[in-house]
Amino acid sequence: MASEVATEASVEAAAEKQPQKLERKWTFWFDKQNKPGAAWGTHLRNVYTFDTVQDFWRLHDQIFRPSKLPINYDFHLFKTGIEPKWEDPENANGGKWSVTCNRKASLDTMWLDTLMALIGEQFDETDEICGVVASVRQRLDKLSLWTKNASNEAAQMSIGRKWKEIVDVNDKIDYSFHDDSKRDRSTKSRYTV
Ligand code: MGP
Repeated sequence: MASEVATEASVEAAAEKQPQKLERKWTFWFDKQNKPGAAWGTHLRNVYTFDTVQDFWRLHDQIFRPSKLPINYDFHLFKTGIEPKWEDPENANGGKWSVTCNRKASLDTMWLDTLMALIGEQFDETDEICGVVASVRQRLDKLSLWTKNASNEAAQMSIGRKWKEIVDVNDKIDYSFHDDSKRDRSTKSRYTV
C-alpha cells in the first residue's frame, strides 16, 4: 500500500516537472528611453525567448515585473519573430490599445494579467495580437497592447473589449494607429471602448 502511494506521488512529482509547452514562442524585451532628440530604440534589447509555462513564471518572478523598473524604462512581451517597433512588417499597419496606471501595484497586476492572457491565447483574434509594452514613466505608467491590422475595426474593438475585462478597467481606453503616431506625437485615438 505504502509503495502504491509512493508511486502515485512520484508520478505526480514527475508530471509537475515536465515542461508545459505553450502554444507558441514568446520573447521578453527591455528598453530604456533616450533623452529627447536622441535616436529611438538604441537600448532596445531582445532578452529571453521561452515556450514553457515554467520558464514564463521563472522569468516573470525573477526579472520582468514593471515595478522593478526605474522611470523611463520599458518591458515588452512580443510573439517571437516580431520586434517591438513600428518598423517590423507585422507592426507596419498596426496600432495599439493603451491603458494608464497610477499605482505601481496596479501596473504589475495588469501586466501579469495581460501576459497570462497572451501566453494562454485567451483572445479570439489571436493572430491580430503582436505583443504588449509596459512603460514606466514619471507621471503615469502605461500598458500598450500592439495589434497588427489597425484598419480592421471589428477585430480591434473585440480585442479592446476583451483586454478591458482582463485588466479590469472601467474607464474608456483608446486605440491609436502607429502610422498616425509616426506623423504626430500628440496623435488622436481612432477607436474607443
Ligand atoms: P511612444 O513611446 O510610442 O509615445 O513614442 P509616448 O508613449 O507618448 O511617449 P513616452 O515618452 O511616454 O514613451 C515616443 C516617441 O518615440 C515617438 O514619437 C517616436 O519618436 C519614438 N518611437 C516610439 N516608438 C514605439 C517607435 C518605433 O517603434 N520606431 C521608431 N522609429 N520610433 C519610435
